Amino acid sequence: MADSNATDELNALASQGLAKLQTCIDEPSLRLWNTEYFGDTGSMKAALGKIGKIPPAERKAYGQDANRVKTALETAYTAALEIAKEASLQLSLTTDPLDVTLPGRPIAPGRLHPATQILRDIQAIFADLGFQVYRSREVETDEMNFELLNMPPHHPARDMWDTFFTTVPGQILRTHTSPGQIHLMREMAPNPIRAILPGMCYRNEAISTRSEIQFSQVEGIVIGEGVTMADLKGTLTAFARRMFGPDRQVRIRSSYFPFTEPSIEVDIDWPKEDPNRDRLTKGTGWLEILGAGMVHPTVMRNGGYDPDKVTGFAFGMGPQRMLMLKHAIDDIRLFWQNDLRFLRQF
Ligand code: FA5
Repeated sequence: MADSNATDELNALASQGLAKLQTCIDEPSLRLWNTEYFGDTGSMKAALGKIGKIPPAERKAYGQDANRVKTALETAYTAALEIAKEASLQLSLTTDPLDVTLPGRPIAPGRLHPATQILRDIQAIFADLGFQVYRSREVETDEMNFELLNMPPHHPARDMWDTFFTTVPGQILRTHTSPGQIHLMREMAPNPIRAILPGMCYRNEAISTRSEIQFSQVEGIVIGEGVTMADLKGTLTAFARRMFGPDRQVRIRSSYFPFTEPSIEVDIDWPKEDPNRDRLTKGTGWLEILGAGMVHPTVMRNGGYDPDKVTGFAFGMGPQRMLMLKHAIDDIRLFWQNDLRFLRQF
């Protein structure tokens, strides 16, 4: 047993604490009580802090007594707090009763964003044509985005893609989905490939009605023995007919990309009845939806294939541009503005 004075003090602390706890009628007053006894400057804390000052012979007994009091107060507090919480819940149910006969509040059904819808449509069409889906990273190396696609540093064609650089040297936001071609080829070589690679791209260019700084692309790549330009044209025409209907016209123009040779671009005619046709198509009546071509032998080698044994084609299309065409939407910026009046139309 500890020194009688110190023990008396502990006993008094316990009985006063418990008595005071009885007078706390709700949660806030209980929390105040807790601070008074167990806060940094609380009485129980002070009693425990005294242990060091008790003569060594009595220290152990004092410590045991102090812990007993502490446990008793804590247990009583926890129980009182539970009761107070339950009581306040009961009170809120009686003062603010629920009318269970009222009809429920309707939950607005969610829907897919038009950009997701068209991606799914594109994937479904290519799935029917036997293409697999492959995902590739959005933060890329300069090497993948440019060099291995036949654009060494200072190659003038790099100007076609205004780039967002990161603070890490050599790491950029991909400007197109084409670096995915290299990743996929390196994974698959020397086996044949028939895949699409959907994903976000980023370009540091002026935002306009037709161009965003962030947009999605769907890359396509086919590699195998005897793949020809006729296969590319056939695939893209079949795709355009499925996507836009048999009446829409498809125009194929020759073009230039460092990673394909020869290269083409594909346009679709803009609906003639739309009064915005001239403005959106710069007076031509056509809107470009994709770039494509036969995989360049250098790119083929960089991907681990022998260009003397296999050939291939690749394409990169813009789903947001296609959405504009499908629904005669005159401003690409609407897709990322999250205006529900616009999104609910799809
Ligand atoms: C490319 O990005 C090439 N990588 C495409 C390619 C792949 C060619 C494989 C050959 C082989 P381009 O910059 O033209 O090409 O972009 C391709 C498509 O992405 C465009 O036709 C357009 O539909 C879409 N696109 C391009 N820039 C934007 C933009 N700022 N906003 C929205 N869509 C865009």
